[in-house]
Amino acid sequence: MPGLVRFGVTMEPELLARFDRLVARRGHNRSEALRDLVRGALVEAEVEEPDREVVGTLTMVFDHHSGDLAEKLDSIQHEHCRQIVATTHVHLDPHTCLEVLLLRGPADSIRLIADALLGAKGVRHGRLVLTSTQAPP
Ligand code: NI
Repeated sequence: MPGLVRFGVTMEPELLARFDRLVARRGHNRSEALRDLVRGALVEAEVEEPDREVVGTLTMVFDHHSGDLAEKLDSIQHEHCRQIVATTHVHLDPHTCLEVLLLRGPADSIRLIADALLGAKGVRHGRLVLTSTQAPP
């Protein structure tokens, strides 16, 4: 195929069998699946660079009755309003809130904001997912 380079890969038969099951589940072929894995690894390496411009989502679950948590989370978010592009707040039950933030900025500053929010007392669970603003080909 034009624009593509063919190369050989060797691996243990059991590893290949498991890979093929994953490939089949996703409706891919081996080449498509390998390209996705390579892209994923490149994005992961990119977002490790501190100054790299990244986009991310931060998911948090917290109890809004826990002390002054809701106020604290709000003031942290206002401090970083330039990096926080959007927020969604869902009231899960009378006490529990789910918040998803969309962030954009240098990787290290996005991580600091996430650490400040997730480290606030009363945040039960959360996760930051970063990705590159420029997807590899
Ligand atoms: Ni709520």
